[in-house]
Amino acid sequence: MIPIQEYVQRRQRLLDTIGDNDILLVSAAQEVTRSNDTEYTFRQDSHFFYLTGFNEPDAWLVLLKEQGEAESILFCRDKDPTAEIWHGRRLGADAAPEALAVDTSYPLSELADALVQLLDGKQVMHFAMGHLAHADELVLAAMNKLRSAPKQSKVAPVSITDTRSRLHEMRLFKSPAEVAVMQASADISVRAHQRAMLYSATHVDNAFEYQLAAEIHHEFAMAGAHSPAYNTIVGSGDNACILHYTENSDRLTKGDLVLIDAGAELEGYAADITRTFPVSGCFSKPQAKLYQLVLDAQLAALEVIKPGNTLVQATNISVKVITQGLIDLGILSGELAQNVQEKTYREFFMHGLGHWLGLDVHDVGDYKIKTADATVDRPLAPGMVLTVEPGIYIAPDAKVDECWRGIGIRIEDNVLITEKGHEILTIKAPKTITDIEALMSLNKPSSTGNSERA
Ligand SMILES: [Mn+2]
Repeated sequence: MIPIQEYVQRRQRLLDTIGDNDILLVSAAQEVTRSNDTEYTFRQDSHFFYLTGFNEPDAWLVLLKEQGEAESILFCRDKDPTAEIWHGRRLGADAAPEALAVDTSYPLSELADALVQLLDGKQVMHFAMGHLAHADELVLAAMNKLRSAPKQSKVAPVSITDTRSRLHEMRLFKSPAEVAVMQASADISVRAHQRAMLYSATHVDNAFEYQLAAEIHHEFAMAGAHSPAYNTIVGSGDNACILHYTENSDRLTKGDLVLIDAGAELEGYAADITRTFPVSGCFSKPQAKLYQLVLDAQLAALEVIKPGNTLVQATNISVKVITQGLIDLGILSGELAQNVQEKTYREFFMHGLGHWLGLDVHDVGDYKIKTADATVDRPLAPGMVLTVEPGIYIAPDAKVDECWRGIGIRIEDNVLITEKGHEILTIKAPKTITDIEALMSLNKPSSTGNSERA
């Protein structure tokens, strides 16, 4: 749980960045239609959630400073017995100040008029223009009202400043409470991956990709995470070579690998784990060789994941390991340096090594920073959480030896940067060939004991 006091501190930190007589606006997300009059499961806007912990649609947070005095105001949906019978409970403006530790709260129905009053005479409006279309519309309407008001009666803010870079910077560094939630989210996701491995081992030739996804989602829910943080990817055989494959419709085939990229969302925070394992529980020789190569690349990259180093350094190391390995296996030819230079590995490792992780699965935060005289790769620092996820994908029609074709492998962990180096939040998800084969042989009705390799 993120303590309510932490939300107060986050708002205070943001308030510290605004001047006297400034106003700062953050809108919640709206519901999104799925079909006709039904909606997708509601997902709160991450910035709004980060600042309030409030999970209802159609709300606004207003922060202002007047004569040095800070104030936090929440606008939220009005209490409405009929709407609540049909669509669910609402906190309501009366209960919001205590529940969310804001100074005051008003019904959303008063927002449009209140916004004109609140903006009148302010110096700077801090707002993420272009972030949410409905919010832009409301803010622009209020600004236009002020600007068209008879002279001297009303004054619109002099300028608009974007809040995003400040919020991104705050969100990039996780507090101990956030790390604890992310660890819990990671733990749930680890168990889900283990569950899928066991299901696959016990249902060889009799399971579909979406059924492995169901095993994953079952574990999420039973452990208290309502939903995945993103659409679960279960790609068996060739499908693993489609990076964002989410159809999950094929039957698993003995002898194939299956790649699962899935993570739970817990209290808004994402886990993002990928594991690749043999449908039957035993790697074939070519599969094992490529798998070990991806694992070696990940372990080599992790060596340099620590404060002061950059994600680009780690990327370069993983690229070298993968490229050399592909040369050794005869999948690429020629010298390492030239292959790296010409980026020949991109045919087989075409995505980045990792990304920030947090409230968004591809979390916010700049990957480059400006120094006095240049833009440089951002050094890692304690409190950052990122994924480390090298992969090798050999397309079914790749011009390589047949034994490699149609194999897709990714290994992804979630890593917290600490003072001393890093901590892998997802360390318990089986990752070595030995550990995966051991886990997947446990649950078999009868084991022959030999892991036959083609
Ligand atoms: Mn990822």
